[in-house]
Amino acid sequence: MQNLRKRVPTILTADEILDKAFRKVCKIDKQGPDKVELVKRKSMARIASATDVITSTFQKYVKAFPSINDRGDFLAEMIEVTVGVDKLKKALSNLDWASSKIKELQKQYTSKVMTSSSVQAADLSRKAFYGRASSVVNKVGPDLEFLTFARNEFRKVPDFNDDLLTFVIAGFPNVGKSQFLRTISAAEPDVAAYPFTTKGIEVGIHEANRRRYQVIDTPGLLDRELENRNRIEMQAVTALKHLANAILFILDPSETSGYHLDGQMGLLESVKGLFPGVPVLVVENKVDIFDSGSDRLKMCAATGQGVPEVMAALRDTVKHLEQAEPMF
Ligand SMILES: Nc1nc2c(ncn2[C@@H]2O[C@H](COP(=O)(O)OP(=O)(O)O)[C@@H](O)[C@H]2O)c(=O)[nH]1
Ligand SMILES: [Mg+2]
Repeated sequence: MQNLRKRVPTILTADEILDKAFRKVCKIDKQGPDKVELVKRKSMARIASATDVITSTFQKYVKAFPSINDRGDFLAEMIEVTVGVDKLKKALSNLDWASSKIKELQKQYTSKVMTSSSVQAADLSRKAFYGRASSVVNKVGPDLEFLTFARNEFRKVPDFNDDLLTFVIAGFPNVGKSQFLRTISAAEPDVAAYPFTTKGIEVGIHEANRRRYQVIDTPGLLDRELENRNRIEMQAVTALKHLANAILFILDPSETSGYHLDGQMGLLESVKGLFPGVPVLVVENKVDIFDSGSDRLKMCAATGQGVPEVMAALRDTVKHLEQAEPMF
């Protein structure tokens, strides 16, 4: 997938871009048969160079940001949550506008220089170009600032692997989600920041039958009742929806987590509502200290008892999505 953290370079401010452009043009020198011709050639070369520095910088920024074609994917949702898709599009299109405006000015002032009959006239046209180009760059100053903000926000978005089938873990705090993730992960789960949750998201990789699955624990998002989530958290949940191929909902019937089973069932219903069409597998944890006697799957995440069966059931829910051949 297009990675939000990838390749967006440092965004310069309007002043920095102008410095860069005009510092470079000062070094440009030309030869000419006479003084007027020399100044004209030098002026045109300087206008061309400034144009090139500015427009290529803008175009580099426009290309560096991910293109948002499909509003329904994880990337688009994450952009929406972090900075707003429309705002990002607007800022980028303003840079496009600035690029073409400056190219237009280049044409206009190059021909003024070309037709000037004195050193003063040529110099004046070159300076007029600098002035007008500067004001165009300054005009997109706020857009450049916005892109710096966007770049910083994107760096907080975790690097999910879009190629792997993904299981998202849900359930109240202390029911054993982190414990479960450690038990099923081939290596120590990674902890990544996720916008608008204070707690880090944990990502583990589970390996079975020469396939790999991504398993995500989302503290602060899927461990609370729906009505307590704010709009921004809801959007973060929405983004997860595009990643989740199945949900594992962990119950703690021992209630040692501090949550009554009734409340846990309520959360289960709200999570189901959040992920329509996504299979939700329910498992009871901490069977070592309390066995409810229900016919649900049971496990002890702490010792690993019952965990392979839970993973097998989870993998079953996504079997139809697997390629015939294992990936490695
Ligand atoms: N007895 C028992 N305790 C467990 C089990 N799984 C987790 N715990 C304990 O429950 C507490 C919360 O576990 P944690 O994985 O941090 O829960 P999370 O908040 O859902 O991520 C910890 O003290 C764990 O040691 C289990 O299978 N049996
Ligand atoms: Mg946890």
